[in-house]
Amino acid sequence: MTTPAAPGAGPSVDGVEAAVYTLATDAPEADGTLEWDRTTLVVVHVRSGTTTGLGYAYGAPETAAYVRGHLAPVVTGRRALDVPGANEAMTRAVRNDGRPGLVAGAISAVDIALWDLKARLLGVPLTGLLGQARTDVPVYGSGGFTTYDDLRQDRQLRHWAEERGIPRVKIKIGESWGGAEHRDRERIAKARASIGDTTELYVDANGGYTVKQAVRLARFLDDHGVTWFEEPVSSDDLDGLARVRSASAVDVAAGEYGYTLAYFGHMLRAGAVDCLQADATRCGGLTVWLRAAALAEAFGTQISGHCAPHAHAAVAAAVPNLRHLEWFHDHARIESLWFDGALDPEGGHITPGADGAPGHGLTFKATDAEPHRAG
Ligand code: SMN
Ligand code: MG
Repeated sequence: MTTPAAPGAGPSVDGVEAAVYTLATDAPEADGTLEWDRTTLVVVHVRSGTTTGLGYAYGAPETAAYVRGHLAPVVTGRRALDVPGANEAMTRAVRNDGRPGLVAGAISAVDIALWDLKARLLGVPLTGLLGQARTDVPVYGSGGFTTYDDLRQDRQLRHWAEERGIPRVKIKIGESWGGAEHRDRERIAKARASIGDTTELYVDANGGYTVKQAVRLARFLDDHGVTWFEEPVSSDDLDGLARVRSASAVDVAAGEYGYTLAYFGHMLRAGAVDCLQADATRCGGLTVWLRAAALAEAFGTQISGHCAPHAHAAVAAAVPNLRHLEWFHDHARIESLWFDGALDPEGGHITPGADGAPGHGLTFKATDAEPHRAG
């Protein structure tokens, strides 16, 4: 499928570049099942003539090497306006390398860059190219790491809810693989006290609990007005997610490890979620995220964009069944530091494309990021 551009077929993809940047977190961070102290951003630029598109993913530094060595040769020379065609060519080319994981991240970053390139070649905002079901895209503040002490959690949640007017926030629970449930309960109660009764409170256990533990905790969550229970049990256990879901009043959400459209189909068919999450920087870019949204819509289910908020802004505006985007602390921080054109979540929503800038309206500030170059 590495069809070179035919004469008269419009602009071609002339080059693909990838680079890696790593930024230390502003405090040690952990959730129920992982801890980390840095975030790695893989930046992809695709070029057609003098026009450049920007894409990115968060993940292993090796993602950039995969883009350079395996995807650049597939995409270079193709018609720049045929993004689904390039996506399919990449998908077919990686068959023997194993798509889930960093390969999917690499495809995603290139796909996002190609959509940006296409919109820029056409001189329109990405929202204009994809269409818009809404102008305002709701976001929720996401952080509340298990490593935070009470003061830090309180400050972060009040910053979002009171200072920025964001009416939804999420904290991490399931500490130590569900082994610190007492502290989880205390932190949930404190989070509710910090934000008052009118802000929505969400929790994410990152698969740390057992099914029965999650069902018991769900009663406590309901008592504290928590409306979103993310990955109460492992996302590998679709039946377990479905059991928690049917036994709880609180919405169950999952999908952040979806690397293929088929994965979302399995999740929806299993009745595992009240709201599907999909991450455009993992699932196959904007091309597959839009298909995941349509799949969710067919199941009467909403979709929420996982992390990397600026990568999702335009597709989030495009689909009718959007619930919200995750304004994830680490990624919002990196994107406002290193992207010109970063959006403002004031009032709890962003308005992608409102300034009429072509593409997704972002420019990577390479000079600012250069001290953090890691490959
Ligand atoms: C998450 C995102 C990024 C890093 C670690 C964990 C997550 C979430 O599960 O949904 O925010
Ligand atoms: Mg999560």
